[in-house]
Amino acid sequence: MMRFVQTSDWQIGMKGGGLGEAGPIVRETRIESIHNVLKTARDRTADFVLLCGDIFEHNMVSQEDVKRVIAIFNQYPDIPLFLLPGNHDVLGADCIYNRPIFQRVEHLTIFRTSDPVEVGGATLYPCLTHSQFKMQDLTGTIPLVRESDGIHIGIAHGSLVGKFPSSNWEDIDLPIDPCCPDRTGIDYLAMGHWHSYRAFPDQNGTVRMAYSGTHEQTSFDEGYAGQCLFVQIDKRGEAPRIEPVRTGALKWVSKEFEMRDSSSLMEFRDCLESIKGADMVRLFLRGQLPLELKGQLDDMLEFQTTLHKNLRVKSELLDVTAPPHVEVTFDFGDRTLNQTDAHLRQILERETDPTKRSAVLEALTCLRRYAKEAEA
Ligand SMILES: [Mn+2]
Repeated sequence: MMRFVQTSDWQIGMKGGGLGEAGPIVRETRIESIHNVLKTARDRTADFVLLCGDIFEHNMVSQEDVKRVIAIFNQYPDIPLFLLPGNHDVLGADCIYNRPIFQRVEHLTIFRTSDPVEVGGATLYPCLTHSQFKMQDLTGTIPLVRESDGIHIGIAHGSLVGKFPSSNWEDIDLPIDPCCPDRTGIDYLAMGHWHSYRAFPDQNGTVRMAYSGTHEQTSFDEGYAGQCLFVQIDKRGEAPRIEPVRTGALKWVSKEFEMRDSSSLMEFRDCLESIKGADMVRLFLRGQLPLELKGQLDDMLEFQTTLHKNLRVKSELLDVTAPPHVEVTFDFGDRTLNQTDAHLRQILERETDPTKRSAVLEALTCLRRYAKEAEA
């Protein structure tokens, strides 16, 4: 019987450029969540952990980040770690794993060739690539083992050919033959490269190929991310039992909300209530909001920033509408103020961009309010 944890795509050292203010939170959490992976292995007395590629974002990651990861490895000295370089941390002269510090971690084995490695009653078949753009099946190095005893486990970092459920997944580079277990007779192929958890049953419904996905979700668009896999293979040929285990600390929520009228803010309150507990929030606001309610909305959103680790509001499609009174002329009893008012109304007539319109409207409303207050 073999029990192991499968993980991949930690991408430690990633900049998270598109994440803005959320970048540092995500970077930090990705390191902390490594504990959740290794704790899973320890709590379930796994025989080993398979790190299936892209553990680091690139080969020039700072030594500080490397040391932090190794410091965590050192807290779990009893769990053998087997690491396959991926395409981000690809093998080569400048490979991050050539740094001396990695050679000192006794319970860490870095695969540097495709030679099989024995561990307990199992044989591991790392599918190595030295190129980020390999075009042939990565699992071609796995021998035919149908007649051999023991449990046989392949490890590959690439894309399963013909299994793209969505068009925006990475294009086929580093191809993996979906018939690999069938062709070679291995019990299981552990895969990395895709950030979502995906398991692929064969014709009999047996899953012998799976992606764990990344241990910590990186963006709003990644589904089924933030997990590792606990895999148990009772004996040679038997169906592996695969259990996704949550390791991600951050909860990501993306919401859309359409404003219609003055009652919309009440409904918006319910919408905000429904995302309670989310860490990373993206709100798309659309529709129309009367200008006089804009201040209330801003107040609600400002408070909301204190409830989440990160809140991003996309309001480009929200049209802040003018109250009827700004459409008519107004006499300030002052030539300059009258001209300013007329000028702002002129801009308003021409302007179509909702963000600019709302700025002009605000200016117009303020001008009139101050004039009235001055009168009073
Ligand atoms: Mn990759």
